[in-house]
Amino acid sequence: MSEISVSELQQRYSHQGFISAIPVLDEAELSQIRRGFSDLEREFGQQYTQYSLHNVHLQYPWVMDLAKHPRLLQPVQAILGSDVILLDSRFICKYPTTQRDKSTATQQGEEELRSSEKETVQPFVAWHQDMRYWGISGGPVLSVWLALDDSLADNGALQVIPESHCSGLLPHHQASRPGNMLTVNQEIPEELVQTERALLCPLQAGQMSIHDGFLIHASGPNTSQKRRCGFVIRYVPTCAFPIQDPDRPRRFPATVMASGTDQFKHFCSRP
Ligand SMILES: O=C(O)CCC(=O)C(=O)O
Repeated sequence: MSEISVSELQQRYSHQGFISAIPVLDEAELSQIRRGFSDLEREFGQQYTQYSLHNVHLQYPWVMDLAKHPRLLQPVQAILGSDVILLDSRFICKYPTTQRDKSTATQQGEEELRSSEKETVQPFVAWHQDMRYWGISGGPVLSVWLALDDSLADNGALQVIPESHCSGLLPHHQASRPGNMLTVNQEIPEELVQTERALLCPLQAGQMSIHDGFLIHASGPNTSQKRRCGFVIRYVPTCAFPIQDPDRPRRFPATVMASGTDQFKHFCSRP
């Protein structure tokens, strides 16, 4: 995406519910971030770094800096205003499910591998709206998806249904297909999703997409040999507040002021 004006960004976001391919990190920054993530992979292992690096902006200054990167916050502030709270963050990493060296595989090995591939559950993200998960009122939720790796069709890039943020909150039910990475394993029933309108949001490493909390989105499995790692950050304006739902109490233990000041104090945000 070439540079666009603030008003064009606001118009496009409000019309489509998302904007993709916004440049954020330069080469040097990207290398540094990827080194930081490799250290986490070494420390915790891939099983963990796939989905469990949750709110680690509180532990690692480089992650906090990333979530407050000026080029990342610019479009966020253009949409939410200058007083912005970082609600939550998570690394979401889809590793190739079949890492192998074809040249050394024996024919028998190949056959065993093929049958085990059939059984391997490939992580994907089912069609959903973030609002269903966050339970926020009084203001929008904006999600940033920042690519640490190229995120393309074959390694499971984000897909969106343009303009679906205007449909309000849709019913979600328990997902039946195994492999859904979402914590409470919910999805919008397929018949309510206009999948024929789905649009892929390919990103080069260092670019981000942003999407509205009501936008219907998903992502497919990683069928390639390349890792697909993204950093997902949710932001709200300070006027937003958590919905009180006794059936589903929500906690926001990691909120941080991303920019501006908080005159509402709906969240216990760190400075
Ligand atoms: O990383 C993915 O594939 C899905 C991320 C997602 O659902 C989100 O950012 O809300």
